Amino acid sequence: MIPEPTGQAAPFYSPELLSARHSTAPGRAAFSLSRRETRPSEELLHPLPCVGGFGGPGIGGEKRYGVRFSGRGGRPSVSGACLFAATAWLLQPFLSPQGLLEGVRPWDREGTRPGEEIVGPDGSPMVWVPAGEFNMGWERGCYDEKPVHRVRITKGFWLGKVAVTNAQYRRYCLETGAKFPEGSAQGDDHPVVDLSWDDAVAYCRHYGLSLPTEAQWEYAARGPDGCIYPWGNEWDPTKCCWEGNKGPGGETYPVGSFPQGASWCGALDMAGNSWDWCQDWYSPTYYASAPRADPPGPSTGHCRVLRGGSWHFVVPRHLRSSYRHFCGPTARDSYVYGFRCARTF
Ligand SMILES: [Ca+2]
Repeated sequence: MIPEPTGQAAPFYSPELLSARHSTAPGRAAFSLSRRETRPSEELLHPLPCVGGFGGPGIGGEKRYGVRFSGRGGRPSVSGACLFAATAWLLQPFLSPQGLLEGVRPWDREGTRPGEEIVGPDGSPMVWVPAGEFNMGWERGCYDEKPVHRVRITKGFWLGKVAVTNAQYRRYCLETGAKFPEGSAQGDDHPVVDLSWDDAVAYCRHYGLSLPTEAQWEYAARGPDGCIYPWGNEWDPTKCCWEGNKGPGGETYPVGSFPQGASWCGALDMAGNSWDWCQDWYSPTYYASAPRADPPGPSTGHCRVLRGGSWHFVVPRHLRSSYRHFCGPTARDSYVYGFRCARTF
């Protein structure tokens, strides 16, 4: 049984763990633990979901718990119920010096079905993309989309359901001292843009993630059936943010604004809003010689791949999921380049 809150204050057994909140929803229980805050302005550190159970099947059991550090400034406050304290105490063996939960992180296990959703290490939702095959490229596309070739994704992976947002990137900047991009001026829940490939990779590494490869990205967008657009084979101007359907501020929409444009595995905004940096070097002729299984991209190059199109300077053909775009990895002059993370096994 999940302990119910009693409202009584109780000390915690770790100096790092100062308070806890508890909430439940059908099929889900969430504990929210706070810890001593060293940076007073920061509201939220590592959102840390975990899988496990307490007093039930035990850590690694069937129940799923969300755990979140939410330290606030000033003196440590102690609140919560005795039972919360016990929960925090139970959690201690799984807390690393960085406060990360070891061994029970949902992104460390494989998913079970397309679109299964977890919260990733940076707090953003991730969807499961199972292993499979698809035809990469498009015969009627640009020269660099040919030849169409069969690609095998041999291992499933987690992919950001949406692009990394301004709020998430700001938190990352607070944690690391990285610079927030001046050109990313839309609201907290909009995709962060104006980032170089190097910036995107640094963010991913900080959270133990990576950028998706170009093949992973296209597979997540098109699926085993090789749809032209994430939602199917017919262009629909209302299913994504693009030049003809800009966001409320004349640029991006908040991430996830087009659930009707979801891809087969539940990934959103794969067409439009902001471009997604991918891991690969770009080569227009790579498809002719790419390995069939898990193509990693060329071993070297001058530009990195971008996928999916954006709200700006984009026509519908740029929004088809096989369309390839590219830019130098250090360029930080575009307010349409963002990214989503992947967790590959
Ligand atoms: Ca996009």
